Amino acid sequence: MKTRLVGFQRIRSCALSILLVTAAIIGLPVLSAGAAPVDCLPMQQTLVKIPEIVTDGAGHLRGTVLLNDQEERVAFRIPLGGGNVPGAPNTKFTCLPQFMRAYQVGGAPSASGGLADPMPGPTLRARLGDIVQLTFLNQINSADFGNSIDQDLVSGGSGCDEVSGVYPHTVNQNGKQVPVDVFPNCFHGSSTGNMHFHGTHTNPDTTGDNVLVQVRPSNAQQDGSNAVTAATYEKAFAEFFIKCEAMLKADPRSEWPKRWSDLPREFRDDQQDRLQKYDAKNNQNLWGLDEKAIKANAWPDYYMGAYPYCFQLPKYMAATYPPPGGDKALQVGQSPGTQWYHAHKHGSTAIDVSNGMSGVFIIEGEYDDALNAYYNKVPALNAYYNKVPDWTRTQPVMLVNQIGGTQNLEHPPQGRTDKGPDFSVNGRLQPKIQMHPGEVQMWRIVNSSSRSAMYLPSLPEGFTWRQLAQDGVQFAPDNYEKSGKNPLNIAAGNRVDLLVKAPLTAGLAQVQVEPNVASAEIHLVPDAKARKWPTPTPPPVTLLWVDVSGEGPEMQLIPKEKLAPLPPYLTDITDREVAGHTRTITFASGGPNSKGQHTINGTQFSETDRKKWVEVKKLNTVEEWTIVNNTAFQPIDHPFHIHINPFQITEVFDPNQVITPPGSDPVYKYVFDATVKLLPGQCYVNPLNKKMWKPCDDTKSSQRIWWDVFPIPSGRTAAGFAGPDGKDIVVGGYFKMRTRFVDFSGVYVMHCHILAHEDRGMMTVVAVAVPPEVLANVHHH
Ligand SMILES: [Cu+2]
Repeated sequence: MKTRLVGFQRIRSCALSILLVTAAIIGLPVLSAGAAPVDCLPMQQTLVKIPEIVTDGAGHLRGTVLLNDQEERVAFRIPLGGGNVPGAPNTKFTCLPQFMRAYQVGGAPSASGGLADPMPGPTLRARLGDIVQLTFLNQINSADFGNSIDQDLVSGGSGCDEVSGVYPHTVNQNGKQVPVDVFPNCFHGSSTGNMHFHGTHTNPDTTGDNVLVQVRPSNAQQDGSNAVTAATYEKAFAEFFIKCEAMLKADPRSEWPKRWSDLPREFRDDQQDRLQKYDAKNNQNLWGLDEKAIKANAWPDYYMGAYPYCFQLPKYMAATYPPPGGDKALQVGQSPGTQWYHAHKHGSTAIDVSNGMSGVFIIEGEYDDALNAYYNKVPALNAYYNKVPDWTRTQPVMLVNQIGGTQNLEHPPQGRTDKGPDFSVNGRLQPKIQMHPGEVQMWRIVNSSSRSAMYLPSLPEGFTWRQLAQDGVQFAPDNYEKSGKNPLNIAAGNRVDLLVKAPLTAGLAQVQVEPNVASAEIHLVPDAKARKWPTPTPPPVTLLWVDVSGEGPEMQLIPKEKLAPLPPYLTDITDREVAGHTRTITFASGGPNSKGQHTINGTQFSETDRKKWVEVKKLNTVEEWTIVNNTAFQPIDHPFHIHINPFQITEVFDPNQVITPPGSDPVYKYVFDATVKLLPGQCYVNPLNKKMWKPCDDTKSSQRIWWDVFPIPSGRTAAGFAGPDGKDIVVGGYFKMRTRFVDFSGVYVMHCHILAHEDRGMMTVVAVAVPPEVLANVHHH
């Protein structure tokens, strides 16, 4: 039997592998002695503290991030009688050993014996203004993951991961194999590594937040004694980091290094040698592609075993906004706050992040200083914490993930238990946080899930809370004060910093969230039954427990006056700044198994077709974009994400919005039928008149929130209203956003943060102020 299986457990014996595959497919526990499930960790484990790489306090974040793989104890959900609905009361879990890719602290001793438990990558804790100097090592053993790209191109495969009869082909009604996905917009390359520093305002190219870099693994199994280790480039990287620091300190906008020749010769020569050997052995042409880029003064993409990340977290200096001119003046600074990092190799972002390749990236600044000044000065608190100098450093950091070992599409459609909507926090299901009655904690929450949003209706009874920041950007003090009443929807990629006060009485509380990929899943839409979707509304799942017990001083939520003031570059983007620079970007997904299922502006990601890229010609341009979502086969609010600069939302139109007028059942807010009598709050939208496709309430906001991920409201089919093509019209949902393309020019990306969509094509390149002759030569393959 020829089953080419990717991203799954290392195959020890054929019989065992088939058993494991079958188990994953049909969602049953493996009962064979050979593949015995292991004991799961009980729920309500104390929240794990993630290891940290911390700023040296002298302007650097230095360390080694090791990408490795290991056998882990992974929990799979088993449906028992209640269907495969996450959160169903009778849900049980089984745990199996599973090879998983993981970011680790380089040089740290690995767990001795037994199975490791999933653990996020190290928390990076930097200070605003720091130069990030990270050595990235990739030592994944690709043999642990079947036929991924490293071997697949060799054997003349499609370039895509292949699971016989399942992916990338599917079998149609006539029993014929038809392609679903075509390279490069398919799952592939899962042992290639890199790091995306999500939420950084920095150099998008070269050794900055460059997601087009592809580092192939080097390890002892593959390269013997010549494997790349931490020692291989220790000297070369140290030399490079010194030079890089000098250049970036002299000019925060310099985007140094610029050329291949800026890297140390020792590293360049050795990389060329390794790539050439790799190409010869594997019948590939990675060095050829690098060489072509180098000759065109573009940055090469392919590396073996190691990469030096060097970039600045630029601190905004001017006291006025906009700052006076000058080449070196930053228009905007890096916002201090809760950022994160994750795998971003196109084709394997979903599987890599599901495996656990994500981590928190905290950037400290005045935002923290203000909180510390307030909470450090509470005398009783000082005694309680034994004079903790930096209160914010003692607070819970929570990285949420939907952990899984195999892509959903690489299972047959039924019984998907893997990568389920149960959320782990710091690698554990339903951990427990300890608070004393009346204690205030700061919760930094990152939703690093590759798929689901978490809808948080409220915290448990007795808890009070305020939101301090969204997506690593602090709230204006007034927004902080107004928060704490409305539900939160934390989409894949979003971060929230919450200030949470425990009730004054002891007890065990449960924080529950509703997993979703569309607002229509949270609030069951009125015609859901007719459309048979979604049925039923997913029940809530428990994210974590809070054990309120013990004794300690009652604390207060910080008054808004004591928060760090809003930096000038975070003021609202005005109409005048936009100056008519507008454009429309359209996301759409076709139905399951349709060709080219996930698109932006009607096209899938292409590294080569520059006409399909979004070009912003001049640096320091402000634009207003309407981001449309025409997906309607089922509601999916694709979470829009763009690198390098955050944005503000000015308008949202959700055609699926549901309201409950007094004395009525829930109804659609927007009514497509002109003959229907409108209830209070409802509005008529004529599907035949596109000008009417907009919100009917004029909600002008000020002190707008900054985001770097925002779910685009799904489209809604207007049944009975045919368009020119004879098909029912889809009334697209949208939001309008404003952003400043400032400080850093270059080539970066925007994409859907449902990462399986990104891998399968829902991504495009944004080129900001790249001269035509350079643009013609970037990423020339
Ligand atoms: Cu999407």
